[in-house]
Amino acid sequence: MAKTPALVIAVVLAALAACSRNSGQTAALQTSSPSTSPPKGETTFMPSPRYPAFESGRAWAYLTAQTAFGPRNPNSAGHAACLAYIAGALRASADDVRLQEFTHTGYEGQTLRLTNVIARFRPNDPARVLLCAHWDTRPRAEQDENKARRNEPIVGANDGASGVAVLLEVADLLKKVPPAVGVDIVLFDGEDYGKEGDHASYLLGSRYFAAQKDPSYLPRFGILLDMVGDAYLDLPKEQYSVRYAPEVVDMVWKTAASLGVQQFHDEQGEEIMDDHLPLNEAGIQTIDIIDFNYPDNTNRYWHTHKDTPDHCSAASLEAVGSVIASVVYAQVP
Ligand code: 1BN
Ligand code: ZN
Repeated sequence: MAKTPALVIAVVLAALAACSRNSGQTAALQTSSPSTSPPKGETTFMPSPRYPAFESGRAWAYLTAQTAFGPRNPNSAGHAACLAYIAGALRASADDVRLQEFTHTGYEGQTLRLTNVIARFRPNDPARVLLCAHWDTRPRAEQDENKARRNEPIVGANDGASGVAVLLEVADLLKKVPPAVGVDIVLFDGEDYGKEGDHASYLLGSRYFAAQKDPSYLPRFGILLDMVGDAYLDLPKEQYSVRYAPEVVDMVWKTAASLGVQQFHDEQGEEIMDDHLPLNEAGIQTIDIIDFNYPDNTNRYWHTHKDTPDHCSAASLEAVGSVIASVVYAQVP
């Protein structure tokens, strides 16, 4: 039987790789490099590395597992239970997990016990990327239509659980197929503690992380996920991200376009104060992938008791997760 030319094998393998990445099915865990070199004079190309598909069902289970703990505002029972849950999930996937504990004095003079969860893959690799989200939820629902319930903590399905859910599923992928560079997944506490207008009491975990970090810790880029679970997901380019990290915005939105993920729009959104700001100020070019219009321009579930799983979707988690996975696995040493 005639031998199949190496170039043909490479083309077939690359097509299969592209197909499996976009199909929503779990890809077989294998690499796709041709075993022989193509004949002299023929074009060579490197197929994209294979990686397992982002599974929306598992990501959705990570979202509902968090909301099942109830509100996860600092010092609440749900906060303690959820911390144990996400740390346990990451210990099952990452090479190393650390809990970065710190305190903050709350509005009633109480000591808030706060914890950033830091999970590392390939912890000794100097070439690294940073993925992050906040895991705490807001202690009050000041935007709720029901004034009597504005002092009650929210469930935070979108604002809290969604970014964590995507990153826990990405962590599972990284366990199955290790990345070619180091990856840090950092889940910040205390992002949403502050009262409206009191900016100093927001972003507590990211400020602490940025202040404590070793000056030599400078990942290639950071990507923050916040409010990525909205069932009507629309992702414009957040303005601080465009200002601080335009190349990272470009890379991520181009990756989305190449995958046909249409929730990422090539337009500028609002300026959002979020956990990417302390990181950028500390020299880590970090973008915020955020849909602040939840669910749209005419309705507002943000910081209300309507921020529940029924207003989120597994498809939205998959849209974002598939882009993040592609960006991470495209990194070369
Ligand atoms: C994002 C989600 N943020 C809070 N929950 C940050 C923020 C704080 C955005 C104040 C706008 C105003
Ligand atoms: Zn919030």
